[in-house]
Amino acid sequence: MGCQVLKQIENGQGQAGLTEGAAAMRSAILSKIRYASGRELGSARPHDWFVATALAVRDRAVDIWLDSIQRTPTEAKQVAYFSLEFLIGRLLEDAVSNLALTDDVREALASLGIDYEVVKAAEPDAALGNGGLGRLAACFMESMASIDLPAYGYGIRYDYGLFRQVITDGVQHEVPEDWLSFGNPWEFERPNIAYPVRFGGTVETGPETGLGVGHDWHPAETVMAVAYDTPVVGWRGRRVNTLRLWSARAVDPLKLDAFNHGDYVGAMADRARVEAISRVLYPSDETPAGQELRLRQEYFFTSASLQDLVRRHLERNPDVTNLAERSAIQLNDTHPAIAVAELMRILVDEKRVAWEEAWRITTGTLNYTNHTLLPEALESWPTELMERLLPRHMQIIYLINWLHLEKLAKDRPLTDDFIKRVSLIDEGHGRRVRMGHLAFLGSRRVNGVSALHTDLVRETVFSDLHALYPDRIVNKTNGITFRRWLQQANPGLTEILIEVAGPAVLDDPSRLEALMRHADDASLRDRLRAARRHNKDILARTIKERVGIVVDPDAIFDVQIKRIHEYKRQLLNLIETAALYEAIRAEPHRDWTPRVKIMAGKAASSYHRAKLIIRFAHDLARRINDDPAVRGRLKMVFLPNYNVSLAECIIPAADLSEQISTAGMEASGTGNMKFALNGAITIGTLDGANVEIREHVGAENIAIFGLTAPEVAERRADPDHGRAAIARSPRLAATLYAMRAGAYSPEDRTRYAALVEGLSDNDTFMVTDDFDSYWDAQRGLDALWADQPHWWRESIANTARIGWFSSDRTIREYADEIWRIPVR
Ligand code: NBG
Repeated sequence: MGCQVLKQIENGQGQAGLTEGAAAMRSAILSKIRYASGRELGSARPHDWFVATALAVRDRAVDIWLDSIQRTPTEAKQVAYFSLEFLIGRLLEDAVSNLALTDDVREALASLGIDYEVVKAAEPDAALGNGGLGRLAACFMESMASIDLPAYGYGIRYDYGLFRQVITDGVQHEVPEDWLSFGNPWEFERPNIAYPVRFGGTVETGPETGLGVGHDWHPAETVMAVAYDTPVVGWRGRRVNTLRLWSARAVDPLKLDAFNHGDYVGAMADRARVEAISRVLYPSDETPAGQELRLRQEYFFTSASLQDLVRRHLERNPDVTNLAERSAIQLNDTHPAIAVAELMRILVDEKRVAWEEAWRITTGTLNYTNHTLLPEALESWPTELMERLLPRHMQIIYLINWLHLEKLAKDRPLTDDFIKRVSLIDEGHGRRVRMGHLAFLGSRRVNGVSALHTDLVRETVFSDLHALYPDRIVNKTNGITFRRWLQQANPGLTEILIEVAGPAVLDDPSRLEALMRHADDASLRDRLRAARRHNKDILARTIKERVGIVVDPDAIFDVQIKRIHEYKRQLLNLIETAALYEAIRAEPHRDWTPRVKIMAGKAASSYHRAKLIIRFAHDLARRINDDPAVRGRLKMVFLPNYNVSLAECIIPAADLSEQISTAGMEASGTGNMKFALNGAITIGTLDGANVEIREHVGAENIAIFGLTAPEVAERRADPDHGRAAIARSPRLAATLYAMRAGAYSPEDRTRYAALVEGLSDNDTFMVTDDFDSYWDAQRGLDALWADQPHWWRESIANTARIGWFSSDRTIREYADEIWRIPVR
């Protein structure tokens, strides 16, 4: 920006032609630059413009926020969503578009010579989550505000979110993600909302005057939890809810004595230890931490949140007896499952409520969502650790367990085997507390996240408890917020949808169905194709910028983006890519459909096999992209540091969506919904929510392949299934042979030998068994691409019929059947 222009701005020029709203926004932003950032305009950088814009927009949100709190009737029941993860991503565009300020902000910034797109890009991506579970929590928060449901989200304000992924020579390195280094304009620190969270120590047992009564906990350590509030703006500014995240503070941050004696490090040691609790998001998706710090994190935020909830309740009610009528708590997976014991402790020890009454309140208030069946992800904690860290809670858990087993014994003779299965204590692997069982017993409702997953929850992990409490488990198929994943991520498509289905489509996604009437309309097809092409051009530029690879936007963009995990089967995709590469080389003159394979995702830092899969993706990409024989037909790209913002760029540009997990293993998936909404065609297994997506979009509009969940279970029983599958498929055998012999890693020929051997000896994830049918489905899609009218007809059907997967629908179901809160 030239100095001349700046002078004019400061003199109030450049406003000509601005609407009233834009002019007001402009002066609000200017004032924030000056008085909130303390800068002259001339020295403002993109980040300063972002902060100023965020603060100007936040002011509008605050008015609605305070009003939302005020107008919520005292007797209204409120939701508290407890989650160790909230993968919120960037918030500016969410707030701006939900407050209908997009034009005002864009014009105001433009009048100052600033591009709104640049300002948006300056916002750090808040990665306070690992993957689907955390993103679901963020979508739910937005939906609850959008349908005017009073709710608090409760979690941890991690100083460092999920690590930043840096790839060097195909190897993933984890670098801290310092998202708060420039401050966070969205949050309000609330030093006056702080609670002591206690650990360790001893329990003194006095005379018992009632069940569980008479225990005095003398904790060894106290940590303060301080609240940071972020307003969550709903669609059309209907309501603004609170996301309350806790930060850990030492009670005694500086030991002055030690400091004055020159022990500067020792003086701060306690503080470092205590504050480690909210320092970093545990970098794992689906493996138990097995670490004390993780348990401390879980208890820390659960205890602070419950203390806060009970305090807020008592501000509006004379006592806790009606807590379950005023609050519904949702435990997002078992991470906050200690809430069962903590709420009992607060009620019995602090509020002096009788045990049975406390149990009635607890089990009327809590609900629990299960998000995975993977055995390694089912949390359990050694009783020894729990006794040391949370001695009073362990007593409470033993008593809950004793009463639970005693009640069962009344109705039936208990065999040892049955007790083993339903007990809260797993005696099989050392003594451990089963957090899933604890959450189940302490909850009114337990839910799975897709129809198939819920069936499997009933049949597997909780089969015994389900038999005892047959009404407790319900299904709540996941959803996504269309505001972020369609309107904000894909404005081009949104504009077309509004024209075809009317503006009400933004409020009621079932109206997308109107698109079906135009499924064969060539002019609509052309417009959709042009919108997609625009998104593909942007993605192609991003790919060029980030990894230096040139891709052809006319090729199929075939995308798999998600955490790297063996059950998600990135390896299946890569092996098929290698096989395709060899096939093209063998028959270079055939009419191959050009494809760009695009992959992104992070591997947990200790998950070696997942990291090896990332390495293979890079080795394979190098080989393919360097080979002139496949030029124009095949490219392979791995985009580093996958996060919400990158997903928003990739999904609208995808033609094909890879949802290829081993059937029975992906609880739901939510990426699958985002792609289908944006018109990508799914290639997928009958797993998680894919099953319901097929029902909604129609079996003819989705490419399903592979074994079903029962077939997987059956096939696994044969220890030789991998070897047999390889023997059946010459193509697979040849590809694996090349991989094993080092064809893709000439500098280290044995790099993938163990990976390949694993497939023949112990193919847990059925990569070999599903390979042929995956290959055939891919070739079917090649043929479909050649018939563009047909391809677009299927694409349109996906967008038109995906409305049911809006998280507004999911939240309405939770409100209705789990929380029992009426919504309009
Ligand atoms: C994940 C599942 C996904 C599901 C999300 C949200 C965990 C533990 N589970 O399939 O793997 O979509 O939860 O429900 O992260």
